[in-house]
Amino acid sequence: MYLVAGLGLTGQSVLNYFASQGEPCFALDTRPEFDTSELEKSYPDVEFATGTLPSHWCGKITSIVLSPGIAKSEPWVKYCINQGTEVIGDIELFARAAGQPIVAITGSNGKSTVTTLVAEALKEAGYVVGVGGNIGCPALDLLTHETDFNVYVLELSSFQLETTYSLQAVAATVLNISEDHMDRYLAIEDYIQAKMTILNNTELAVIPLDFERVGIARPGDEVRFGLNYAETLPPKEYGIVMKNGQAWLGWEDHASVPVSCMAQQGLHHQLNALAMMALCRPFELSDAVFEKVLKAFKGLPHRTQVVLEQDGVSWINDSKGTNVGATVTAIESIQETLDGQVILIAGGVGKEADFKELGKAVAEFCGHAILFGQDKAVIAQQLPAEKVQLVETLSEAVLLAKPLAKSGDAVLFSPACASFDQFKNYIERGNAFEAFVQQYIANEVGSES
Ligand code: UMA
Ligand code: ADP
Repeated sequence: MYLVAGLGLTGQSVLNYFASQGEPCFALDTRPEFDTSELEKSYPDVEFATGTLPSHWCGKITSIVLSPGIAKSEPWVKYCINQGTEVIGDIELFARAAGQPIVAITGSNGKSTVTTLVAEALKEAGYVVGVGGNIGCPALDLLTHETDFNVYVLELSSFQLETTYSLQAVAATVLNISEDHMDRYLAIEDYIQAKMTILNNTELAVIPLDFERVGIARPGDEVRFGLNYAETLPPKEYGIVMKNGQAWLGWEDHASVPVSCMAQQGLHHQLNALAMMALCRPFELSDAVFEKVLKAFKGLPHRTQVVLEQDGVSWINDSKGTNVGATVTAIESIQETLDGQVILIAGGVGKEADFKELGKAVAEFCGHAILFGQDKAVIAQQLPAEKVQLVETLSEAVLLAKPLAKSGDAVLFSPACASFDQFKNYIERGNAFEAFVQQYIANEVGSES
């Protein structure tokens, strides 16, 4: 008998999938306060529990479908593993049943963006594309969906990959690695190892140029991507192809799309576009498809989005910048486009990260760093003291940024932290930033514009 452990989005999609298959199961959420009453109505044949695992279930459970929010290192999960119980995740169930090609994407940053770009390109080429995983729609919901998808594009987190064993993607990537989720991993190596499993058994591994080749089980073909410039790139390399003095996104000697065509300018946008092209290699899409997608794609909400330009100052919402790597990339990318300087607003739950690299980026590229939220003091220790100001809330941070920002500057809200000390998620946090900018900056009486 299966145990569905965790009854958030993932657990509920597993219950729905098992119901569609006539598969009996138990269902547990470890949060004692979790209300199962609605689920009990929807799944009358399933036995539910909250808090701890009922002891009388133990002998009956052969397999646990573990939600990504529950760590495999939880004592009760370890106990079950030691008793010989299989522990899998929703992505494992999906991989076993999908029956159509899967493009799989992980990395510390850029996952949702690249997942969306790949899906847009495949749709443009006429495929019926199911998009899911960590991006929001649980993967199993794609299998119970009324649409018959003929390709799947999955964003996968390290948490999901920890419980996935049978995935055989047609193309897969680890976009980049920087420290994240150190509150859940003992060492960065464990996090990297979880991410790298996405490449096991893939037909095409799409790997950043600066990655060392690390033990991939049963590797297929491999291509590399990165920001090398040349008239002809080495075989199987995606990068910037120079043609008639112009920079093009492309591979080997093939110039596919002029960089100048892209709706989003900046180095990390070029990297994401190259990863997308490489992941689409098995589908042999045309340059016209790539060009149409990259001309139109203005980015996802809460990812380096300019929400107001006023009095020469850009106000930028990068609420999805939830770790140091993302925020450093956002700072570097934005400062390149500015005459002035970056004023950074950051803070929240630091996830036990090392903020040294953020300190370097602030020292080099930022005029000021305004920190708020739970771990502001911890973060401040690693930033240049003369540039740092501490406040309690995001609204205070926006108000403080206002007189500091001069024409030519950008106020970048890229927290480098999780949101749940003051917000439900990064979306609520980004919406709050946009509302404060509207309230305090755009609607200010006497503004010049
Ligand atoms: N929880 C418990 N006990 C339980 C179940 C959940 O304490 O029994 C807590 C967890 O600590 C966690 C929260 O509840 O903080 C949610 O956990 P969950 O496993 O129920 O999450 P889901 O609602 O199923 O959402 C998950 C992903 N969330 C996580 O991995 C934490 C979603 O990614 C994903 O969109 C969804 O599955 C569909 O695939 C979100 C995320 O924050 C966006 N991901 C992390 C990230 O991107 O950094 C990895
Ligand atoms: P993820 O799904 O991995 O969190 P997103 O596509 O949602 O990634 O982007 C989150 C943030 O990561 C962006 O707001 C930006 O700050 C940063 N980012 C985007 N692409 C890259 C990249 N290729 N390398 C590093 N950081 C990136």
